[in-house]
Amino acid sequence: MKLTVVIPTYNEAENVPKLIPALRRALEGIDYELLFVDDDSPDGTWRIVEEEQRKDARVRLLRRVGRRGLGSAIVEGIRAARGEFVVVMDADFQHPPELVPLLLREAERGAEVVVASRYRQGGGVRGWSLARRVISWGASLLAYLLLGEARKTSDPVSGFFLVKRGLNMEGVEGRGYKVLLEILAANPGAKVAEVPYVFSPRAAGRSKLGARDIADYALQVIWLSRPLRFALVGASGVLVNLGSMALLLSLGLPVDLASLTAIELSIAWNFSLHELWTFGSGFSRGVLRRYLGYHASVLAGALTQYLVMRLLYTLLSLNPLLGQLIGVFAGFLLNYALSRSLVWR
Ligand SMILES: Nc1nc2c(ncn2[C@@H]2O[C@H](COP(=O)(O)OP(=O)(O)OP(=O)(O)O)[C@@H](O)[C@H]2O)c(=O)[nH]1
Ligand SMILES: [Mg+2]
Repeated sequence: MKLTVVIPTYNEAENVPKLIPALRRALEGIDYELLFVDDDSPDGTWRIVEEEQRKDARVRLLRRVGRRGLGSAIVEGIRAARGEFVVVMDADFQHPPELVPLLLREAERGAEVVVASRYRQGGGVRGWSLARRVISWGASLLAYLLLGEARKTSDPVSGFFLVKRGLNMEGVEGRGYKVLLEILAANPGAKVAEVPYVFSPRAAGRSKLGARDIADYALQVIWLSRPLRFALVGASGVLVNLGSMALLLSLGLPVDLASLTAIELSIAWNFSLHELWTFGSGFSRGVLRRYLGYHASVLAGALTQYLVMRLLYTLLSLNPLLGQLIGVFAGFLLNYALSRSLVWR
């Protein structure tokens, strides 16, 4: 089968009866299936899909009972897809059905991910309030700043996209509702293409996007961003450092010994978390070499921190605490760059 169209639905009973014929028209001549992933919609959307399924074997229903979430619905749909290519789209006509064959065409030319983009020449949004524009723009900016993979597309938060089956889906869980970002992060080498489109107002029914989704999104980006994971681990290391030093001092250890032991403990702590979480190499081969290399990068980072503070203090008479803070930042950047390029590569 050439194509699976995954359509997550929640209370879309008004839209689905129109969407199916529209997709049928758009996909004439293509071997496809329409896979609806419905979270047991109270308005009976799943019942409508079930009826259609009886008449047309190309319509499939995945009804999830007792679970909700746009992201996880999309991921489950992609995993259950039988097509060589999988398009994900909304049910409310904000994503024009006529665009699906254009996404497919780009994929057949060799792209592994094809993004329907609102921010490409020829694309746009209709009928959005200023607030909604600002939120969407802020979401894209956040992704751009924090995730290198997001920079491969002009619309990294698009909910309308195609993926080739066989892409790496490991770790793609649909935690936030922007599954495209997770897929891009899990496939840094993927070839990405774009097709512009105009996002129109919802045809019928009500929006399910809320403040909770926006917060989830921010968490998702943080989770996916390696520099931020690195920084969070570093911050936890400061606590380990100070905590163990206090403990050792209370046990009567001399100051120098307590300090050095605490430093080494925090380095070991950070290193372990970087292995398991930030870089995910999980103590695989070469762990000893990486452990030593990490010491070198930490040392270089600490030295940078001190030099930056000292320079700012001597040359500009900057408040030493402020200098130290800027130094921490500079040291962090160097530490991250060295760790990434030399230790975990
Ligand atoms: N299965 C499932 N689908 C969902 C869920 N939440 C939203 N959807 C569907 O996902 C698609 C996008 O949701 P929308 O509410 O349209 O979100 P949006 O497009 O960002 O917001 P609007 O512009 O107001 O429409 C629609 O087809 C919804 O029916 C959910 O929890 N589970
Ligand atoms: Mg919508």
